[in-house]
Amino acid sequence: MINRRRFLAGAVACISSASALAQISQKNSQIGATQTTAISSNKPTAPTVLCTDIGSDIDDTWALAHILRVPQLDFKMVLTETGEAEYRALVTAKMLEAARRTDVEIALGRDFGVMRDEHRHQGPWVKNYDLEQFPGTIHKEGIDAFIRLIKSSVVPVKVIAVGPAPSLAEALKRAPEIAQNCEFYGMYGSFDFGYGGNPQISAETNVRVDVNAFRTLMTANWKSAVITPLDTCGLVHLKGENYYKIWSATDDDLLRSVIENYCIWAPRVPWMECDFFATASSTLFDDVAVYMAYDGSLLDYETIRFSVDDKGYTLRDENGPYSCKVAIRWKSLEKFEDFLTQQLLSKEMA
Ligand SMILES: [Ca+2]
Repeated sequence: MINRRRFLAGAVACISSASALAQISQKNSQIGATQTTAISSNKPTAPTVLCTDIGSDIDDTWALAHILRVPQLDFKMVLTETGEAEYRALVTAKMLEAARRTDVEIALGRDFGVMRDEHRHQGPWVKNYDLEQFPGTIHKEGIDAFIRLIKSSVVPVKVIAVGPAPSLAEALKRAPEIAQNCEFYGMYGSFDFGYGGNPQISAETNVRVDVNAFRTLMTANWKSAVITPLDTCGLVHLKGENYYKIWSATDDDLLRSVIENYCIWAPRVPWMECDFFATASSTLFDDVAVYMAYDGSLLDYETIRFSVDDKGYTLRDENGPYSCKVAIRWKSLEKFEDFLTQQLLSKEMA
């Protein structure tokens, strides 16, 4: 079966503390008084952060676009996870420019050193993009900026985590109390089904790449927490008429940027033969975590007690140390794929 993103193990292995980020603009070292309020009646009231390994699998790029199309989510920040923080920031910054949403701050998470060209699947899209030109805020000390954002928010922050989680785990180590001001929505694990609906469970990539980080997430004192495992997120694709509508939205700069990235990514991705990019998406795992953050009603949930082995398997276990609300199956996957398409196409924001 497809075991996506295995290459990341290599990327993570080359841990480097040498920061290539020093030249990144210092204009941004302060988050200042970014107080989030719930006062304005017409503004979205749910401050939202995306923790992402964008630039590896393409679904993070779809998830970023998805958040930008949800009026209920007040998108505040992107925190990078695993691999090369600056590369992930480049993809994020150019996407935010395309969406004209450079008010969203970019926080550089833990950096694991330069990713080689063969790991930068969206690298050509940002080849000539310079972070210095990004008109918004880029936090070099992104984990601290993330902590400040959570602490300064007067309402709970929705934290949507769709990658291996060393940055988020580090934030929880530095300031465990922030969890109480967060609603956590994650894309993690595999309980009854593996990749591609396989009846054998998989060591899901976001868990497997940093097992201890995931364990840290599962022991945090979140205000609320829910995860979508492969059982649900591993089944989502846009195809047929749904995909055609997005492929054809050529006057929509954000969706055009998603498709550009997908077309660049498809021939470069090593874990699958993506020769269908003109007619269907790849699996959109991460969009389900975004969906749970503002709706989630097409999913069935179960609170599962489980353990996590060192290979990254999430195992149902009555005596296991972890318990979490899990989106375990779809009420209607077809309805969700239609809904997601409409959400992505909805340009008008509140
Ligand atoms: Ca991801």
